[in-house]
Amino acid sequence: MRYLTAGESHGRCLVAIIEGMPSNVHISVDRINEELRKRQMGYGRGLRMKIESDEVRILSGIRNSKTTGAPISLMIENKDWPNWEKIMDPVVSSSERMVTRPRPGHADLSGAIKYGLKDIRDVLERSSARETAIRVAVGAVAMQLLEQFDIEVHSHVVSIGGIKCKETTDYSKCFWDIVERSEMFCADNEAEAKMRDLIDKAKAEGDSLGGVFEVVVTGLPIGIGSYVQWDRKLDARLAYALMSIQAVKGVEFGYGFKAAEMPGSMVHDEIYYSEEKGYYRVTNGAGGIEGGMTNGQPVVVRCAVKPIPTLYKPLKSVDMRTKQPVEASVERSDVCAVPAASIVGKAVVAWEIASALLERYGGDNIEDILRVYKEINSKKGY
Ligand code: EPS
Repeated sequence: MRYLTAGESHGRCLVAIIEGMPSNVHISVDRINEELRKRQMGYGRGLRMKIESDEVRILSGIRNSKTTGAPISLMIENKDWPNWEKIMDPVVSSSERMVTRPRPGHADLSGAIKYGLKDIRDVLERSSARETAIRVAVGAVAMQLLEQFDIEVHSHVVSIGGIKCKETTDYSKCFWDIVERSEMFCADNEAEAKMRDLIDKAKAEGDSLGGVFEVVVTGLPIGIGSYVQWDRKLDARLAYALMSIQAVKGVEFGYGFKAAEMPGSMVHDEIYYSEEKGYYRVTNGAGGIEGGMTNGQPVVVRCAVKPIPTLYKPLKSVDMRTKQPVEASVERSDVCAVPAASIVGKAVVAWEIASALLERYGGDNIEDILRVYKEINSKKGY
């Protein structure tokens, strides 16, 4: 499967085309909109989220709530568009709200030089994390494919601005219910209260905050992804997809960077077998992936999200017209978007897992794929 997105932050809309989705997969529009609603949540979001109430429109590829096998096209209208219509008009030129003072940490400077653009707006409109709205819609379609196989994708916030949640490996329904009920998608109420205080402080100081989120995939069979070629390794594919999310600066699986400090005897997950379960493990240091393939354990991957580069107390920069020192431009933005990023993370992981799953079990319609899937995975031993 593959997909592309298009659209600008303050353009008319965001769109995506999905190619390769099998037919007869039940798709609920409400389920997609639910993910879009979650992406807009989180303490620390800016004023834009009060303007938008993202809703997907399906333009093709789905009929009577089922995929037809044809390319699926999705659209999300930007409710802010009427306020930007003159500035963003594709034909009539406008120098209103021109941006010439690049923000450190954003795509502004390199993008303007690379594409030979005088107005940094042409860079920031596309590099903006607004684009993740449509990626969440794409991911919500992939999640509905995975649900047919009882594969679930969840995410939660692990830390913000250095405030860490209690560590857990209890990925029960009860745990995810707590996460869902939290405005910050954080299962630790005490840590969440501290995070809110820190966000208030950062906001008052014109600063921004980053953090860490974790994505967990359960219900996976052994053998999604492959060791035989570098670009088929599932962890490599997931890292690529996650690193493509705006502001993500690091990705780790299982014990991740901690594994580098531990002896092998403590890191690797010993192998057991029972008639009932087949092969199984009692630890998950590998984060569910060995040799680029799922090993039957939950996939556990964490992402480090840098603080948002738009600061209301701007950093030093240089005006690209005059080359004089100035303060970086201020574009309306969020103080902290880690909870939103956790929803985007879940979406891109769902997409990669769904793609790799289809490569393993093939087929043009969901019935054929499920038949092959059940036949292969009913064998416990080997
Ligand atoms: C948005 C993400 C952020 C917001 C944007 C909406 O994008 P950026 O990466 O450019 O900081 O700033 O909102 C605006 C551009 C605005 O006008 O408020 C999102 O996730 O929807």
